[in-house]
Amino acid sequence: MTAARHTTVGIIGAGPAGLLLARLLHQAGIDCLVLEHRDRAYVEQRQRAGILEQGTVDVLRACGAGERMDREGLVHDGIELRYDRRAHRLDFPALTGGRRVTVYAQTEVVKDLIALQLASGPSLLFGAQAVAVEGADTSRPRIRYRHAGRERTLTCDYVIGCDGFHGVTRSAVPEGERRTYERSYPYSWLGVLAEVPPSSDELIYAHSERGFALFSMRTPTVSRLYLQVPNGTDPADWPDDRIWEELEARAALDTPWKPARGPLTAKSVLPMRSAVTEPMRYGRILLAGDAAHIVPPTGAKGLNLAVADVTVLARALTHLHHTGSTELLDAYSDTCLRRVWRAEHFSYFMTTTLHTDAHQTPFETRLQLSQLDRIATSPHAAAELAENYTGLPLE
Ligand code: RFL
Ligand code: PHB
Repeated sequence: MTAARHTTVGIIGAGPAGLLLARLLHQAGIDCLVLEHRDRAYVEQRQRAGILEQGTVDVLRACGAGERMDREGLVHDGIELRYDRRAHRLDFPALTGGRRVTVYAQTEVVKDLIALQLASGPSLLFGAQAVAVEGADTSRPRIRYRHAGRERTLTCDYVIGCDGFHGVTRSAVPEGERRTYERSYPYSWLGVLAEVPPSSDELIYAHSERGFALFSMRTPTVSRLYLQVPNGTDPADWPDDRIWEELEARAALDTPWKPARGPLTAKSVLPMRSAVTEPMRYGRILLAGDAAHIVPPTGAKGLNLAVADVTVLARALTHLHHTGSTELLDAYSDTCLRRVWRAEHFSYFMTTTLHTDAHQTPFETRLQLSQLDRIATSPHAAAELAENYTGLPLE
């Protein structure tokens, strides 16, 4: 074993949470180091989120990572809900006093942040797997990690777990000091990328008795499409034609409508889960992003929550750096959890309103349709959805 290295803030994970936090700390003059288990290509290619809230866009822009997003991101003023063979558009700016969302893939956000970080620091180590976090309740927590075949130690003033839902940081908090609230869902998403321009200018969320379907996009020439499927589905059971037919059937309207078809370039099945671990801080260990909470993807909240967490955290660490006061850091968990639970509720609401469980009764389907009809006919109900979807302003 080599001698321990030291940094002020040790960050585990180079997903959006870890990368953005490192950028914000670097800008505030705070020394940090990011350890990432995977290699750069893997992290940059991982297909995930696509929708950025206004607040996320503002933070990325302010930290210097907004140039390509501003050029290539697609600003959307609404979404379409389909149910009962009808379509209803929600006009976000009209419902929220001007808020919008931006379609810009998580892969691109990650590429932009990595490029910035490699160009101007702070340090980012790929292929560095954290195996344990120790000394949470001491003033010198340590990360033990493996890099280039050797085990090493990084001592830190603070350790930030940005290592996603399967990371190691959460388990460094003693079991008696944390509680996880969770829910699983009886369905998954089959997600595909298609080399075809999106069939609609805006996203389409479709409720149908055959199951949920979502028409999203990555660029003006690449579509991102999802189908609700049973848990345990093998993507090999879904040849391309079957996927297109099902997408078409689930989004069918009384008037003729057919999505343009194209070659499918990626297929994967994603399970759905809601989970929150409380508190998000234990001693000098703090959790951010998916390491602390996950949401089913229907509300497009996961990436945005990760950005909100690290924005609050960077502000708290900067305050500590300048004033020596832990006041904001002490409030970190409570500050974040308010937004987290709102997003958990919204994601749960979108998921359970739009998906049809194979075991649900016709009564339950009627309730879903009634709720969708309420959103389509009441500006109050529509505004509630639009405010949550476009995101509450960052405090
Ligand atoms: P990430 O992105 O999972 O990054 C964690 C990083 O930690 C690394 N890691 C380790 N590194 C070192 N040592 C260890 N022991 C480590 N263990 C793990 C991992 O390799 C990884 O690089 O978490 P982060 O940064 O908190 O970001 C969260 C977001 O990635 C996630 O919430 C979103 O992708 C969720 N999500 C969506 N969010 C949105 O806001 N809008 C969307 O439209 C949206 N769509 C989605 C989504 C997630 C999806 N999946 C696959 C879960 C669509 C999908 C399909
Ligand atoms: C996506 O484009 O990946 C996406 C869009 C909206 C969602 C979930 C995922 O609600």
